[in-house]
Amino acid sequence: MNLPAPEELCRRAEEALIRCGAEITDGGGPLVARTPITGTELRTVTSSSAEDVDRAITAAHDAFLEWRSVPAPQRGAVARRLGQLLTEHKADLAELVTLEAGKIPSEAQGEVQEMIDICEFAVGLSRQLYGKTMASERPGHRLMETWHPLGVVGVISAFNFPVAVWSWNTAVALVCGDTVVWKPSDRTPLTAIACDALLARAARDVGAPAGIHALIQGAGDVGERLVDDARVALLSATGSVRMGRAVGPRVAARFGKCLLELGGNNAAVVAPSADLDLTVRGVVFSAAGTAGQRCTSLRRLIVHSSVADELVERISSAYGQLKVGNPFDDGVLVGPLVNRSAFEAMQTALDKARADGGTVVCGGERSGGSDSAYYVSPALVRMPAQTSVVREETFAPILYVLTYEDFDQAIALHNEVPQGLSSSIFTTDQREAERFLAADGSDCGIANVNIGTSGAEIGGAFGGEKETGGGRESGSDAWKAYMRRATNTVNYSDRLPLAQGVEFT
Ligand code: UN1
Repeated sequence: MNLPAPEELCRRAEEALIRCGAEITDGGGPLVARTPITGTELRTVTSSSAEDVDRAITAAHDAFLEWRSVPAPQRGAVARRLGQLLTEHKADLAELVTLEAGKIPSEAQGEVQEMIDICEFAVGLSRQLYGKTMASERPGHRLMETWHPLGVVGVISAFNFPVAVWSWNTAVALVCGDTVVWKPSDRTPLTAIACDALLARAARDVGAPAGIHALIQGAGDVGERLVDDARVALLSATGSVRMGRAVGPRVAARFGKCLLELGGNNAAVVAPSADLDLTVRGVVFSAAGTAGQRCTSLRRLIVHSSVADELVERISSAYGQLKVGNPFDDGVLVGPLVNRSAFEAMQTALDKARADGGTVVCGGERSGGSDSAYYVSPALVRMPAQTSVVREETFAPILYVLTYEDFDQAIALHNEVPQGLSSSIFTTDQREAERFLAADGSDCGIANVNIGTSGAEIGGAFGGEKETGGGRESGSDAWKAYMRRATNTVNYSDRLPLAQGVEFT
């Protein structure tokens, strides 16, 4: 595998940053932006000090006091302008996503497209922050609810979707009248700088207060300041279950609101009637795409025993055709793992699977690269049972295959993991498909039919149950998490009837 020269990658990063209007003074550290393509340094970035974080939250809080009174349709102008700038700079941002997260350009562009889509959604939403009017039980009274801006929203995002997840939160929060302080992953500081510059320009262009958005950079300790600050009304955090377990109780202890989007252990059930051509394509994209580093990546296949051998054979041969390598190279579909610890976690999981009686059908080994870059071929592993390693999320391209005999057993296996993000069924049997989507079917926040588990559109609410954390972001009515609800009773009569028929005279 031919890897590009590290200087060439530094130059590409710098040029993309400049085109996005970012300030590119060398931070002097201690944060180091690296590229998983070569494992080398792109540039250094300044970490935010405790004072920087405090200043950012103060500015966001001050801006909130102004922003909350701007009519929502006017707030929509920021999202509209941001969407335009993202469209103009789609290639630049995608370039940075490829450099920092290692995604192939098509997936990196797809991620930026999610940003553009959510901006459009947010513009429409800015005229649709509807409250209900309920029938009052009292004559001459009106009972209704109003949605108001919530406050400062803290966003903590992960390396694998360094821009889309930020935009789902930010575009929606801003039209809801909130302001945002963002702590991106310390593995993707440059994409964050570019996004922040574009949003600052959007705010300037439409005359919105500069303080509606602030970027803070650094490791977990910087995020912790956001978690513990009582002025942060909602903390929206994407990452591991371990991170969520630490963050959730701390925010709850100060009665803040939390929106958690944590790990998944996503499965697809493949029924005997499945269209196998379509199934193989759906499975390969979801399991091997993004080198298995989506929270929606397909990690478990629950296949009817009558089609298991054929399906495994076909997936294995499709895996054999997948080009793994430098994501910038033509035809490459699987880029690098983010770092060494991701590679080690993958190897540990494969060892455990073998010890549990699993058979690695193909993949799992390092496939070229350099000492500091970790390229692996996606692994396909047949398991005799859903052992503990299968119930864990390993953030790497490992697809475990289990078999089932009857449909109830498939659903039981499907739900018998601690996570509950995404799921799918491949079947042409309508009864099975409907059952999978029903109350006693998949227990996940996302349940699909005849598509894979990854690659959701922004129009739906995104998130999952159980250890996935329960939060919902992006489309549908996920906006409600970013606002506070007030119930209003208005008496327009000259009498004062009490509710529940209470007499007090
Ligand atoms: C994530 O991996 O954190 O559904 C988000 C998908 C993408 C978003 C993934 N639209 O795969």
